[in-house]
Amino acid sequence: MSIRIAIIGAGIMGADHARIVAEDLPGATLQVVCDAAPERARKIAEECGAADVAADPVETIRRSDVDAILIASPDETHAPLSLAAIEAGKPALCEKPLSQSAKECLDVIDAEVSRGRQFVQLGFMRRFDPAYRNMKAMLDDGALGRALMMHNFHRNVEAPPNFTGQMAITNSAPHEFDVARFVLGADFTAISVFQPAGVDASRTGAPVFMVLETDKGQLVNIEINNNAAYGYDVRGELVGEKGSILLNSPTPTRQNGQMMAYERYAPDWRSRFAEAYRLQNKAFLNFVRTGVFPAIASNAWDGYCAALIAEAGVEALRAGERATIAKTNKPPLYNR
Ligand code: ISE
Repeated sequence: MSIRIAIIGAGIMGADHARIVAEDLPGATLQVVCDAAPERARKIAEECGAADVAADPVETIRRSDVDAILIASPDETHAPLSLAAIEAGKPALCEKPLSQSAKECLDVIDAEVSRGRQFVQLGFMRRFDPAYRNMKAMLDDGALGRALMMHNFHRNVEAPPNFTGQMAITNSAPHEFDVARFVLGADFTAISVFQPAGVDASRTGAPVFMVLETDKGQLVNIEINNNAAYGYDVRGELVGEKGSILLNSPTPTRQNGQMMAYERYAPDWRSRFAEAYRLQNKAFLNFVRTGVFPAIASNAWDGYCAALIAEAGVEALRAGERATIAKTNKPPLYNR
């Protein structure tokens, strides 16, 4: 039987998920597109052949003709709607971040723990990206020895107008917080945050440079530059005791002309991480079918860790001081 999916939120990511469900997810049906703006929901529903549209997210989650939920509404709605999905007993793939408040993530964790199972798969899709997975596999293979440092670059063309100064840390950097934890198999213990001289921290998309320490003694730096202008560019390098692994931007073609070589950048994350999104959503469908949480996907605990690091990062930037990161105990439900 086909799994009937409701997409909550018909913005950039809701539209992208609707397209993936409609075109690239055999065994899934796009049942409902829900958005507070009916015309937005209708447009995507028509483009992707959804059975119905709706405006109320909680009612949509509870519908008897909906088996699973895909939450792609604004950041502040992610945790409340995850809670509604858990209450309805339905698995949810929730876009990142789970919340910008670690406390709110703990509410989601408590709800799952009290039901004795996981419902929320978190959309930190980079864990499914072939390049990051290669990096992890090469590190785990042992040939590089112990990982010492990880450098990360995250550059967007232009920050959206509603992007606040803090969102480099609370909305963009959580991708790196999560994928570095995944690749290194480590947790973060402290964060320091810097900005180039003369930068107005409250300005939309102001660049941020972070240095994090892990519980294995590794150093991880993250540059977030949401106004890099030239293209969407995510790169990195993992440095081990006996060598390093580069994470390149995969570009299938190169243009040659006028004594120059040109490579094209993706305009944003959807095309750069298209394969990661597809594999992530496939893993979610399998989770809905089998009830077995995907081995490499982020869960509510990972969402909590990312939110905690982001909170410490915001505080480190405000105070101009290194901030430590202290987690509560991990419930056994999240042991892998
Ligand atoms: C956005 O919300 C995303 O999730 C993108 O993957 C990221 O590159 C961007 O910086 C975020 O704002």
